[in-house]
Amino acid sequence: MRSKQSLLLIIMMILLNHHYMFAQESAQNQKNDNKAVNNPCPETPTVTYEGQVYNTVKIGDQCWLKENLNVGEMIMNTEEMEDNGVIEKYCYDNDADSCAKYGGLYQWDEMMQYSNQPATQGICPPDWHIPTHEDWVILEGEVDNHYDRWDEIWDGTSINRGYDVGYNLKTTDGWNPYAYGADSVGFSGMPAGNRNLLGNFNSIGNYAIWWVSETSVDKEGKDSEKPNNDESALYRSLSHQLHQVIMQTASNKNAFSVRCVRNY
Ligand SMILES: [Ca+2]
Repeated sequence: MRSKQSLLLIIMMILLNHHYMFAQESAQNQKNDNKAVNNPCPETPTVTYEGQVYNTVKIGDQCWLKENLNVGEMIMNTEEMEDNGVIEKYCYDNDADSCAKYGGLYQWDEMMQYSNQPATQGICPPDWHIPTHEDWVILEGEVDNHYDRWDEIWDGTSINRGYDVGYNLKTTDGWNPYAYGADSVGFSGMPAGNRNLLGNFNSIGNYAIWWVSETSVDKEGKDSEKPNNDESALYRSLSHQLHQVIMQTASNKNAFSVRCVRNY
């Protein structure tokens, strides 16, 4: 009886050890990244711009603002933004407190300051620019736990991207219940919602939506000196229903959040 128990114990130990080794191996088969977690960019931990201080976050080789831009003069949702030499912003529900918490919402042309040049400074601080599709691809590959930067999955134009990149970019609170993220790298994406082309505010708590400085994936860099004659532009979004990142186009009269990335 005693030896039977010993034998059982030895078998269990072997099984446990095997399980442990298997777990180790799986972990190694995952991306072998050395992610810096929630560190400010060493050269520029903060950026002061138009009277407001923004934190920065280093993610891989990129340096991002940790907060959405909140620059410009607030206009009402019933007004359209104009090429008038003044940066204008919408605040959710026309409430300045929303801008303080979530940043402003901007129509695409206003954000670009009426340029059609990908990676233009637009309304970003000097030495920073409006992210391009490629900037997002780099971020997505860095942050996703399953697909790395060079995975061909990022070349695709499918709407839902990656495995858990969206989950890793979302804040750990502020999202509608049970939709919180992990905020794994300090990007701290908040569900700021939007002002749609009819002028209505919606989706706060459910969606984070950022414009990209291109009108579509295919048109990168083309016609860049001309004004944007397209009526739509590219965006990236995080959803309360998904762990992925959404890539889509929308009417450039929608107003979305703006996150800046530092020039390389
Ligand atoms: Ca303006």
